[in-house]
Amino acid sequence: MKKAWWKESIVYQIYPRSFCDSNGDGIGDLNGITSKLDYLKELGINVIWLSPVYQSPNDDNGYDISNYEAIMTEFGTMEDYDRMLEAAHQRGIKIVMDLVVNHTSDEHPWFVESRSSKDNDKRDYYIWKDGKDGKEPNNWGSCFSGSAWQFDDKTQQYYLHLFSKKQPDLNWANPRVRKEVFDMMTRWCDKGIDGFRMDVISLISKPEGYPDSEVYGGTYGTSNICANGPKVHDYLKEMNQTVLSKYDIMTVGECAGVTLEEAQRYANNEQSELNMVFQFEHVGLDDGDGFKWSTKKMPLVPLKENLTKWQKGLDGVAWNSLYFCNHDQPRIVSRLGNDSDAYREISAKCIGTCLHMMQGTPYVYQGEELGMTNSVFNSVDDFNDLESINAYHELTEAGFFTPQELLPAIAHKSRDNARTPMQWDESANAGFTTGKPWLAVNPNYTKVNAKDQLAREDSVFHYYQKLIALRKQYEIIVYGHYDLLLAEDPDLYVYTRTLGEQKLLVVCNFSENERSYDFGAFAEGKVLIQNYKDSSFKEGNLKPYEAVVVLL
Ligand code: TEU
Ligand code: CA
Repeated sequence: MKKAWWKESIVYQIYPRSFCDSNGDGIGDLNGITSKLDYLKELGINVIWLSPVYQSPNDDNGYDISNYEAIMTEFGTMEDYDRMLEAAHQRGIKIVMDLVVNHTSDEHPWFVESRSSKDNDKRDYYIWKDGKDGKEPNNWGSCFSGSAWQFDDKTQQYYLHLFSKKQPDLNWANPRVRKEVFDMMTRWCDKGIDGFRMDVISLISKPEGYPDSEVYGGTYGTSNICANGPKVHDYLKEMNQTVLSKYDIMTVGECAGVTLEEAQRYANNEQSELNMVFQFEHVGLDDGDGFKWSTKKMPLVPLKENLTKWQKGLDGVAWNSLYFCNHDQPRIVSRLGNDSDAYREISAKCIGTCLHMMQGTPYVYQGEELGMTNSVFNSVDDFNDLESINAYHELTEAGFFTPQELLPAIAHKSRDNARTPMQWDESANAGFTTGKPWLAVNPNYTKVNAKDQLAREDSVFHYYQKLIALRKQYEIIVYGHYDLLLAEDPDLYVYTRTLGEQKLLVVCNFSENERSYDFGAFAEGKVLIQNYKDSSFKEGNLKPYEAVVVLL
């Protein structure tokens, strides 16, 4: 297995809007990030993935970009950015930028020109189609509800937007679009950044002829028909040859709809495309039927089956990413663990152990290292995220659900659960801002905050610090081969890692039940980490959410 720094890294994702506000306007910013780099250095991470900080009207909180080479005014200036980049590098922390090039904002100059007439220079930078029988060109739905096509009065045509109508899709079939993107990427690499996380990069090559797709959930066809399209690997190989291969950088593709077979191509060992991808199968296991909205807990046996498929399927062929949390996913403690006061910390440590002992590059989302949980949403007015708000209105108005049925399901799965302000301490607004936070702080901040956890040796923070340190210390954790045990056990997630003569055993009890497990020879092995001090695992007893990692 070829070694590489990005295989041995631990990435921390920052959602800048919610991380740290340095000027009291209630919105996180770049200077706030700079002020917290020592905290991240202490945690031990060595890469930051920064969600978009570019100019944006914030229809989708920065994932709708109107200028790829200017900083969003609310986040600061390019000087603030350069200072943050320098300060991170001084601490040995790399900065990976979020590359959102499946679409731009409708306020990007390219789109303003493109929509101005049918024959301007930029018309084919985007995807314009005539309607069919007075309706949209096909049945595709937007991820944010409604049709994926918006009719434009001025030129009497529809434009494609897989996301909001203020996020028109770029036409990647146009070589001029590809050149614009590659040139912009080159300029960012020449600034000294350390890589890209590529937003919905699996969707950039649309299917020939734009055919209808199968209806999924509501009344529209799924836009996942665009996933892994006919030319996506050609475009990524071109991007790799033109930009990526020229720099010592890390790349991760966010690949909605990716299969294991496709991932083996996107993240192949020959490194002709990307280093790794984010897959979505495991975070879809608690979806409702036809929609993501549900209050279901993440089922452990299907989770073990899916993560095992990816561990075995990529080993030796491609590289894997390891994540449960990000700015689009609800908090994993509330989804797979138990966010009550009794079990929050112990289950957060159990979840962290299970993920961080696998093969792949782990991603820690801001607050995950504190065991931050889902927040409280009592009405649709409590949400900021357009995905949640649009779904609520569309699905209740279409009669699929009553508000009483749907609200708890949206409250449980809403992206806003990940976007409530970072909880720094027990002071007002959790120390995130001295102003009014743009989104309400989770009411449990007096119990769950960084200041308290930095002061406690047995905190989730210090546990994640140990998990991260172990990855730097033991090659078997990075490169060892994974094998699953007890595939059908409903409570226990047990797997081994093997590298040469060494063997690692990872045992996690994902339940409130006391369980027994015979550790055999491992009972005398070297305990690398465990989340109970008073454990009796050697006698085969596992407490609720007990996790133990033993090396032989
Ligand atoms: O997310 C793409 C994507 O897959 C999401 O639509 C995800 O499926 C959904 O949010 C989960 O319900 C990326 C960004 O991560 C997301 O924040 C943006 O809203 C989206 O692309 C459009 O840029
Ligand atoms: Ca601010």
